[in-house]
Amino acid sequence: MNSFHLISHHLCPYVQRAVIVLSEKNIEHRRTYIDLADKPDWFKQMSPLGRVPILETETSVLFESQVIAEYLDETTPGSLHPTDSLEKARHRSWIEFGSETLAGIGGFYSAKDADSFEQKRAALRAKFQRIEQEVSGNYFAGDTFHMIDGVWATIFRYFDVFDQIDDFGIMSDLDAVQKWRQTLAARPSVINAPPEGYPKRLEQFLQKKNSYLTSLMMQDA
Ligand SMILES: N[C@@H](CCC(=O)N[C@@H](CS)C(=O)NCC(=O)O)C(=O)O
Repeated sequence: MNSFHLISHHLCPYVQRAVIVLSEKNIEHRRTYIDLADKPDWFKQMSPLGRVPILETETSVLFESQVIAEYLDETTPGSLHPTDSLEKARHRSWIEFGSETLAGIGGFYSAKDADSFEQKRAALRAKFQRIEQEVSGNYFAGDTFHMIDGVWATIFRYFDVFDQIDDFGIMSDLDAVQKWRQTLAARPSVINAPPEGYPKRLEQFLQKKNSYLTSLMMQDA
């Protein structure tokens, strides 16, 4: 009987952040996917902020993906963080930057008109230009997979679908970022983090957004 229960949503990158740690560290668990548009009462009771992921343990309920990821990492052998405290803190800083980048992605796909879309696109590009300066190998830091890599893998995944719509010039010319993205795309924990049918679900989600990006998708159709 698994003692860890991850409350999840099919498209949520923060859920994937936790799933990648569970997978990298071979931690048994079960998952329940919920509909965020129709939250079950038990979930409303359980989740103080009304958000996924939630990790239910035998004795506790944890919320916030990074808290969950850190707990899972600390309580299992080895660590997905660097051992050096300063380097670990630096990785955590760029994990926070990753969360901000996810917010930027939300702004990008939700922008209602061409002007705000261009603003969001440029702001997103600036994020990737900035992290380009920090990447120092096939992964974020050399040839070793760290927790930060799992976080950024969930960011890159959006672009597998965005790239089908157009080349938005966000990172195509950023060599270190591109190499990093490719390395992560081949990692089993990354490949298997979202549930079956993820790209189609994301497309359907974007098509229903009624945003500027939706209009570009319709032109292509
Ligand atoms: N800071 C949170 C963010 C989690 C988050 O934003 N989850 C979204 C789904 S990706 C959510 O549950 N939103 C609630 C809603 O849509 O009502 C974390 O890291 O866990």
